[in-house]
Amino acid sequence: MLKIHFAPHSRAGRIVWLLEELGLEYAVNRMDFHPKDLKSEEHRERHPLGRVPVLEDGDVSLFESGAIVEYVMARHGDGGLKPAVSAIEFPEYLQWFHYCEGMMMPPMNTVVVHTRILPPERRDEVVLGQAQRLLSKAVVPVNAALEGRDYLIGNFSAADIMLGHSLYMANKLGQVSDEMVNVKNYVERIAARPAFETAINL
Ligand SMILES: N[C@@H](CCC(=O)N[C@@H](CS)C(=O)NCC(=O)O)C(=O)O
Repeated sequence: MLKIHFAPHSRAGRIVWLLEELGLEYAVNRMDFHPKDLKSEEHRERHPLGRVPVLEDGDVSLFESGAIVEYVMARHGDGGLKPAVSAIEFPEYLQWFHYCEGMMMPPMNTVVVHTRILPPERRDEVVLGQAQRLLSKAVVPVNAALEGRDYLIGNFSAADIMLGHSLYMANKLGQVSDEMVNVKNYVERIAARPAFETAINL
């Protein structure tokens, strides 16, 4: 059976969300989002940097959320949640799928580090401000793409699992301005999906 190594409020939520959307059975190793679990020798054997998510599938052990999403869809997804290579939506699907870790998450990581993870005396307002500006800019094209659409490429896809999860988190962190109306509505739409609710409340 598939096994997901998980910590709450992390990218591991993407994988649980995906597994729920696909109706797959899975087991969860729920760890605390804390060095005592993530940096343990046991977990470092699964992920050299002591991070989540990690997926196990028989002899396969895999990290990187985007790679895990692709892997699960390819080996267990039965063609769901991804447009065909020949479909008109396919290039856009790839673009938003990768925009998540490529453009949204780098500034978001910095925002999280300088608002929550570092002790107050080590937080840097200049670095934080720079990351917040970058993150705000990264949201603008997504807001434009969502004009007249419920999901990023029209129908719900794995690109929404990647980027939608990040936008939900960015919104929770207060980093999505009220002007980004399409993104605000999108985040609500995503949060109402039963599979997402299961993942976010795990
Ligand atoms: N690009 C990786 C990022 C993995 C990552 O940084 N995960 C975070 C949680 S969202 C983590 O485990 N952080 C723990 C730490 O930095 O100690 C992915 O998409 O899986």
